[in-house]
Amino acid sequence: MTPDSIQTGLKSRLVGTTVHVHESATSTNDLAWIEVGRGAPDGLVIVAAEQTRGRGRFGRTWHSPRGGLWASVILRPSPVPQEPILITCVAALGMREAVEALGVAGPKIRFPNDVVVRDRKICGVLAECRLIGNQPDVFVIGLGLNVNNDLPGDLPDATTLKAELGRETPVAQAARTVLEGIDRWYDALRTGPRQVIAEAWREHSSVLGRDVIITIGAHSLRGLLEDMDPGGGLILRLPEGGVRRIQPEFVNELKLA
Ligand code: BT5
Repeated sequence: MTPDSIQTGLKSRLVGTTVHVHESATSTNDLAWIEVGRGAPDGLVIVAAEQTRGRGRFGRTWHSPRGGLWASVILRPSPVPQEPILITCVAALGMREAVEALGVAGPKIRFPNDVVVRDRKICGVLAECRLIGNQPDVFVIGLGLNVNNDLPGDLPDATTLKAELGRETPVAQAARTVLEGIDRWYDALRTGPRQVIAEAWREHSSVLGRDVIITIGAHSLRGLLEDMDPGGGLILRLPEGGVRRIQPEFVNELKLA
C-alpha cells in the first residue's frame, strides 16, 4: 500500500489530501501525535499495514494484524465544537457510511464508537484529544476496520468485510472509501447545524429502543434506551420505573441485555 494507491481517485475536500503509509507501527495514533507536534495540517492521515500495540478505549487492546485498515486522522476543527463528542459521532458516521459503500448491507452504530453488522463489530473508533487548559484543541481519530484480516478466537462477536462479502477488498480501496466518509461528515460538522449529526447518529443507532446494560466505572445499569443525543446524553428507562440521564463520556461499555 502506498499513498498513491489510496489517493488515486479520492473524492475528498480535506481528509486524506496528505497520507503517510507505514509498514508497521505501534499505533497509528502514536505516529499521528508525533505529526501533531510537527504542526501537521487538518486532515492529515497516517496508515499502517499492521500495528504491534493497537489500542482501544480505556487501555483495551485492538487486534490489528496485516490485512485490516488501521489509520489515524488529525482533525483541527475551528472552532472546536461545544460538544467534543460530536467528533466521535463524525468518525462513526463516516465509518458506517464507508462500510455500506463497500457493499455491506445495514451497518449500524453501536454507541458510542463501534460500527456493527448484525450486532458484530466490524470497526472501532478511538478519538483522542490534546487539551489547552481544559479546552480540546487538536483531535487524533483512530480508525480500525477489519477488512481481510483474521480475527482471534476470543472475539466471537466481531466480523470482517471479507466474512460479510465472501471476497477480499483491496485495503487501499477500503482506505479511500473510509477517508471519503469521514470527509463528508467532517464537512457536515463544519458547515451544518449540529442537529444533522445528532439525528443521523440516532437514526443509525443499533441500540436505540433496545434493552441494554450500561457500565459506568464499577456500576452497571439495565434498562430501555429511550433516547440519545451527543450533548443531552442517554435516556435510560429503568425496569423499576423512572429514567436516568447518562453523559456519554462516562460510559465504559454499553451492551445488549
Ligand atoms: C475501540 O475501542 O473500538 C477503538 C479501536 C480503534 C482502533 C484503531 S486502529 C488505528 C488506531 N490506532 C490504534 O491504536 N487504535 C486505533 P474499544 O471500544 O475499547 O473496543 C476494544 C475492544 O474491541 C477490545 O477489548 C476487544 O474486545 C474488541 N476488539 C479488539 N480488536 C478487535 C478487532 N480487530 N475487531 C473487533 N473487535 C476487536
